[in-house]
Amino acid sequence: MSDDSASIGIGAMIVFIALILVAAVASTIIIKSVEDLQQKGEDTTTDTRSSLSNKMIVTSVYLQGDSDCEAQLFQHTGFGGWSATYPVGTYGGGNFLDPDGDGNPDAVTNDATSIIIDAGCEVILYDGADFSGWSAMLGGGNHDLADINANARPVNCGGNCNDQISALKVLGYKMQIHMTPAAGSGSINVGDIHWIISCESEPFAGYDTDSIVSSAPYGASLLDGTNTAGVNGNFVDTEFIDQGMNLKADIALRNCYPEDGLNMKLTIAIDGGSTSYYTLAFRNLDVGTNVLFNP
Ligand SMILES: [Ca+2]
Ligand SMILES: [Ca+2]
Ligand SMILES: [Ca+2]
Repeated sequence: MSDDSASIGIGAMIVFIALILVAAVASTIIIKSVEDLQQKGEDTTTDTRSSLSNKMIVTSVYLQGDSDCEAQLFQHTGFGGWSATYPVGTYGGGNFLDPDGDGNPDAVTNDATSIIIDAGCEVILYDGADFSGWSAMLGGGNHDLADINANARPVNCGGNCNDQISALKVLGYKMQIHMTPAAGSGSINVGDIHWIISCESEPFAGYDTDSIVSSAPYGASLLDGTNTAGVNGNFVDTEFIDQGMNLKADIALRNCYPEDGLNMKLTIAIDGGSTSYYTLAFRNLDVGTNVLFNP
């Protein structure tokens, strides 16, 4: 009887000691985790503080005129039959038929079936000679009828887009943005700087965006055309700019096109940094005009 009691007592003591050990280990782990979290939080705060102060200030935005985009419209599928070449511009009615204006028609209304568009360019095709009816927006490349059908609104032009094109717009406009790091900014990786221009261009949501470095084929550099190594040439992704440096980014708009009296929104965003917002006001469309709106 007393032997049994003793072994129960020893058993209980072993369980008790085991529980104390488990509790000690667990509390050590919890204390360590809390310390780690605290440290991580402090690190994040430091990072956020340093990158959020990175911001670009736009000092001016200059109009540069139409880009060199061209589109070639063809009579048949597979880019055959008659063809007509359209530089940047708006073509409906007479100038759709004779885009080079030499008096000899190059295109036929309600007959085109395929189109080739320069890389980096954008074209809108229309059913109506007055830009009414279905429309289809296409980027650079060789587009056969299937592409036109797939990109039309409504899709397939409500049936088939073949032999219906009677007008088109070739979009493409160049601007030059000048900017400099804001006071308080640290070194900014040029590859992290992006521009976004948004506009009203029905029926498609209108905006263009790119990194300033990859704004092909124009790119970005310091104002004198050199990079941060002092060599004539555009920035590459790995370069850093600092306060006091002034840079220019030559950008090509594909979806937005300036119109007299209209405004566009310009946003400069830095990955992991701050964003700045501007209004571009087109009160004068002369090449060289600064359209940055100063309230
Ligand atoms: Ca002609
Ligand atoms: Ca055709
Ligand atoms: Ca038509």
